[in-house]
Amino acid sequence: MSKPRILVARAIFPEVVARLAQHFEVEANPDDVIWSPQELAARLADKDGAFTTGSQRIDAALLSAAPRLKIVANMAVGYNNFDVDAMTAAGVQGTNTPDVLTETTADFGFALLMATARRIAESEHFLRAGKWTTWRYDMFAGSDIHGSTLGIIGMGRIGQGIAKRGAHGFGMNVVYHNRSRLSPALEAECKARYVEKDELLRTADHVVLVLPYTPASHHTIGADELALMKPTATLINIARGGIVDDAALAVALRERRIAAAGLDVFEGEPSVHPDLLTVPNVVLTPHIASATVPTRLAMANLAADNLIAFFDGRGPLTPVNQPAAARSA
Ligand code: 8YV
Repeated sequence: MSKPRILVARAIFPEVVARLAQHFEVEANPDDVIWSPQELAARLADKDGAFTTGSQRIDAALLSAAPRLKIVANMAVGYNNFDVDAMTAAGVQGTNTPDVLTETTADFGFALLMATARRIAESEHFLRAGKWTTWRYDMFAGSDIHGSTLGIIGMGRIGQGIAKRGAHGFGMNVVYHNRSRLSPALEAECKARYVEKDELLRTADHVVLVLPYTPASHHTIGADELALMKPTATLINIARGGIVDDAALAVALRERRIAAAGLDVFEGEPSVHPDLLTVPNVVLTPHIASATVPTRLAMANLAADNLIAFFDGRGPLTPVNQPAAARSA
């Protein structure tokens, strides 16, 4: 029997491509070319499965151009690149990579929070530019982490990881807002208290966004929400671009309506709103919250494991949908 055909849409660890090649006929992308939607659809026309990395849009148009496609394994916990309804209707399985990146991403959320609140990037640029000539009482004076109020919007696994770091490591008072409340046991474990979104925005010294991107979470933070925040507050986005209105945020930062922001994700990334590039009180990183070698390898292996388990007939390991009827070749 011939092996299922798999497309690997971006360059990934060679050892993971080699693993896939033991099970499948693999078309890889060693030069990491960014294929247009049309080119991706053309390459998927004869494929049974796809390995994606979170930025390839899987929608009804692509699915109808790829009639053999049965599974798309995303190397990401977020899967807003999937039109899940279209995939389910077409009988196409989707999978993601939860859990393996939780602690690494929570570490990064905290790193970005500390870099932002303590003005680490801004002060490093100052030093490198040769501007450090003396001590000043207010030089790069930022805001405290310890003992402050941490507001987390989106209390999934990563949000809970950030809450635990804040409460247990830094003695922070943690409040959160989420679509649903955590169980009392989980609230106690995270030392976190549920509040409405407006109360969180009004009271938090640091607001961290960790919610999934959906049409309902588009511009969760816009001009109105920024206006509720304290002028001394910081805002951290490690969730997805589009959750924050970046143009409104640039205005709030420039006018010091909030103190600072740390952003790992952007609307329309990899391009960044030009106004964010010119305000000093923002720390900008290129979507690297999950980027440690062990975690990226674990994500790639979990995406590969999903493809292997699916075609072995064991079913997907970490599904994001449940198509009623599988697609036939
Ligand atoms: C990925 C992410 O690096 O897992 C996610 O949802 O945002 C990141 O960990 C990115 O999506 C590329 O796969």
